[in-house]
Amino acid sequence: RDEQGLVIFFTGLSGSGKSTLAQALMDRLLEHGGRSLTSLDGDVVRRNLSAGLTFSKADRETNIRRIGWVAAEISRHGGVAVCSPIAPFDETRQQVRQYVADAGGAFFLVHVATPLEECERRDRKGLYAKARRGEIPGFTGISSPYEEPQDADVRVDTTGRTIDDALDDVLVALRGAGYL
Ligand code: GGZ
Repeated sequence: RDEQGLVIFFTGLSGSGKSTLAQALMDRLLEHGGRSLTSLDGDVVRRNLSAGLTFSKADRETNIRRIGWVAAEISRHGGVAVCSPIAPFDETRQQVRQYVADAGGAFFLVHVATPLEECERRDRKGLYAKARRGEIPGFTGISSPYEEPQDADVRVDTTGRTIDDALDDVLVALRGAGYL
């Protein structure tokens, strides 16, 4: 097909709501039908495409480059890829942006900017508590950096908001950019 491919890339802390928002977006885009849609969720990628990688800086970069490469290929063929890893490093996110540009796709960056305090308050999986106790070394936001994007197309803080409400911000921004 001749329609331009699109990579919608969510970045944010563990527990920020990335996966939930990405899944809600997938559901919404599926309702519209039409374009081929692929999810590259952080957790699922870690169990499959990136099985065996650690959370060292080098392995996180490898993980994000893999996601970026696959997403770029999807966009090359006119598909839509929805990615939702933490992707804590600006330089690696820029590389993904470049892969997608080289493939002729459009890159749309969503910063799920839920503050650390709120992610830690939720602590859905108990990982922040473990990280605070030193049981998970190099945990993003606690003992490993998260570089806030300065180039996001939309920034969404999910604190005190419903999924649908937060998703609306993303949909409005996608529409505004002419992607929906
Ligand atoms: C951050 C970690 C870590 C460390 C395990 N730091 O809330 P979750 O559980 O489901 O999401 C986190 C997920 C992050 O994997 P990503 O592939 O998205 O990270 S990256 O983009 O940096 O490669 C968390 C869990 O894995 N997890 N150890 N040390 N998150």
